[in-house]
Amino acid sequence: MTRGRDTKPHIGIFGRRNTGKSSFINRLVNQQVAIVSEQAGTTTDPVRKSIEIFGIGPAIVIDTAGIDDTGELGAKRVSKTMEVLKTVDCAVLLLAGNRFGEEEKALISHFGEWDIPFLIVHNKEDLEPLLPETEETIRKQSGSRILRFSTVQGDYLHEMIEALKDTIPDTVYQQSSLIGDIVHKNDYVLLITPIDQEAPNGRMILPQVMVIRDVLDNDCVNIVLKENQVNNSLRPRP
Ligand SMILES: Nc1nc2c(ncn2[C@@H]2O[C@H](COP(=O)(O)OP(=O)(O)OP(=O)(O)O)[C@@H](O)[C@H]2O)c(=O)[nH]1
Ligand SMILES: [Mg+2]
Repeated sequence: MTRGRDTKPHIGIFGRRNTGKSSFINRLVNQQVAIVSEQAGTTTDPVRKSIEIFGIGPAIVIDTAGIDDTGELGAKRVSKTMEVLKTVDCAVLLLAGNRFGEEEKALISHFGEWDIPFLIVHNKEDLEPLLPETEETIRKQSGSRILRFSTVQGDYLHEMIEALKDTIPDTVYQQSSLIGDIVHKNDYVLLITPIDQEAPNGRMILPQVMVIRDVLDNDCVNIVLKENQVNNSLRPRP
């Protein structure tokens, strides 16, 4: 996906109403970041959250309205959900209660059109486990991996994180390197950073921190200098 030089993977969460999409996001981060309720149609517009997933790192997760919403308003919500497809690097399709039908098939074919890698997750395993026949149907339709999950109990999180990691395309991270195309492993990188009146007190500004981090991520060595130290520091010692 082309989203400029954004460094975080964008993960879209899709599925019918009430399958637990918002709960899934909360479980991933172990915090109540998305609104959950037993009322179908709680999430009405795509909601983007900047989150930190343990084991993955920073990510943007996009909670969406259910793809089975009905009525005039429902159709508008569904079309907003579809627009999200253009912005994601990978997707999670959430099911529950062994319901896999036209809505899911349509989503899967959209994933294909947009070349979006995806995972299928059968949520609410605590209420109704995935049946072998559903699993078989899904496998035939999508060829995709299917994971079992519950946001309320069981030990599903570790496997989910690993599967998500495998699903996020490597290119997301490759795009993100600021200096990756001009340095080599073990290079020394000299960063000249003005610390003037406009510099914030006691800390670096974000672009400086990002470059320092990027140098480390490229297995290089940072040398950080103020501009007025350049001449003195680089002159050979007598
Ligand atoms: N038992 C059980 N309940 C769950 C699970 N996941 C979610 N729920 C419940 O299912 C209901 C719907 O959860 P939400 O996370 O709001 O579902 P959603 O898909 O975001 O729903 P919409 O925003 O309406 O599309 C809530 O009452 C949740 O507490 C689960 O794994 N097991
Ligand atoms: Mg929701």
